[in-house]
Amino acid sequence: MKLSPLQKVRYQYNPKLPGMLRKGISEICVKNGDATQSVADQEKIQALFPNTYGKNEITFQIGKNTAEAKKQVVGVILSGGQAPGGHNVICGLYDALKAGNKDNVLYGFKGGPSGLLEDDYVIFDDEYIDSYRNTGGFDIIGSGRTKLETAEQFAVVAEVCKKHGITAIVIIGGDDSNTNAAVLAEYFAANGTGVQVIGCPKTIDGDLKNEDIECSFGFDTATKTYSEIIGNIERDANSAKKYWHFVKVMGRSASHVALECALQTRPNVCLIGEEVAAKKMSLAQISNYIADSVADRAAKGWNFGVAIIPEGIVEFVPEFSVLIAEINELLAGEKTEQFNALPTWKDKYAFIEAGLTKESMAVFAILPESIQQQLFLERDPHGNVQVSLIESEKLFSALVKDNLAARKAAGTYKGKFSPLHHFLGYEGRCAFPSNFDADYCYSLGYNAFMLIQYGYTGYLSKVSNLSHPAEEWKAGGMPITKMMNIERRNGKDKPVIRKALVELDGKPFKYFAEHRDQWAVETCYVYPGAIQYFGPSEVCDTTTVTLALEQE
Ligand code: FBP
Repeated sequence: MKLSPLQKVRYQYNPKLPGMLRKGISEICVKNGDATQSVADQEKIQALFPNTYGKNEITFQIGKNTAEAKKQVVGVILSGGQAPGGHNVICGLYDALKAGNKDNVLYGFKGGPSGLLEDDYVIFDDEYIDSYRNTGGFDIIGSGRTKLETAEQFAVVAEVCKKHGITAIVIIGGDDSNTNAAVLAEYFAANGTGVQVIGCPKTIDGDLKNEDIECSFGFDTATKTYSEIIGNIERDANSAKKYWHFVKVMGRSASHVALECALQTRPNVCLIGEEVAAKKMSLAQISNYIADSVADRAAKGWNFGVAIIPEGIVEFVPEFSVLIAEINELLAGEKTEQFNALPTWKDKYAFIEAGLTKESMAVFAILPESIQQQLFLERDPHGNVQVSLIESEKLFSALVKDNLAARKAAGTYKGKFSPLHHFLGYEGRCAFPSNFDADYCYSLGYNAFMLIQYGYTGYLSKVSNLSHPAEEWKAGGMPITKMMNIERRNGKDKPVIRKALVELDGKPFKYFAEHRDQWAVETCYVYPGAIQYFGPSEVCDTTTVTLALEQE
């Protein structure tokens, strides 16, 4: 494989570990913290996790290693969407494992959780690992979205572990994957398999976050990558002065990515799904809000601007959620075939009009036809609307256009509105990890091995104090059950890690809310430029604005 000059030099980068892990494996000991309880539904969670519930939080510190000397055979999987730094979790795990005992072995199960079920693996060696150090992507072993959640699957995994003599599994994933890691740990403990399970917090969406996880890995690099591009778009907008750019950014549900990009680049508009839900905003109100910025700027002679739209926005608009639910109902079972058999869009439209309530039909009617068709034509295997496919950047620019046309007719707007559309998602998920993500991920992996060596199971590898220099980071572990509560999923009560949405009384949102009126009318753009890997620490090692504000 031909290597880029950056890749060659990134191989040589030495990720920074927290101070307490720097002296080497033989100088790491455990400091016991308090016993833990789940964040809610304590009795129910305890009953579901009798063997792994209530364990102590722990931190590592410098001191004589007292762990039992035993050969470790560890399996690792990557789960879900790519996030920059995943390779370094594996590199950190491998390095610690080999530093602990050169006979220790690391299996990488391929293609996500299904690799464990299908016993599809590689055994890592130095050469293999060295060719992935500090690189983006999950191509080292691949990833997948198979869920490991049934007793039948766990029994298969137990067999695979027995076959290879595996003593521990590390699951690198988001909230669902770490929930499943806790359930698997409980299964192994209840069945006396002796196999430990450790989780690592991953997702660019930034919604795996709580009082123990300061941020999931990948969020830093992905948001810096998107912010670089948004900054470039802002500069282009400010140079050409003729386009309004509608930029949708990834984040399946929560709006953390959009908010962070707004804090970095100061666009004219940024929608936050959680605020839209809290204020029960309608599509008309949202488009009116954006149109205000367009009109105010046009009045100054500025017919250009930038608006950031979070990927998950439409699900937060109450009237839109009702519409989606009604459409799913309208097409349930055989009715899909009936609908598909209708020859023209006009016939289909009449079918829709007859089936929706008056309120939902009113919402449907204001959507651009391309979005209307998308709602009915692109559905998942269960027949449900695929909300994530909705081109919300085009939806809002079309609604703003209508709004401005009405203002023009009323004589309150005289500008020119030329929208352009962008979707930033996959562009950031496999970027070369920033120094922060390279360091954080390597530390998470190294730390995961320490948890294994000390015999912990059902724990999440925890590295905290992240807005400080790496030397001051704290490494340790937290029982995953501590982060759980009971939620209704697919008609059943399930123990899950609570997804973190943007907090409207949190410092990052408040900062944004205090400044956005000015950003809406004036041109306050900030151009962050590309991620820097070499140079002064204040340029190369900074964290996200979100983390800095949360920890100030
Ligand atoms: P994870 O939650 O698995 O980390 O993935 C998040 C994400 O990147 C979302 O931002 C996006 O909506 C989704 O994955 C896209 O999924 P896919 O890769 O399957 O297209």
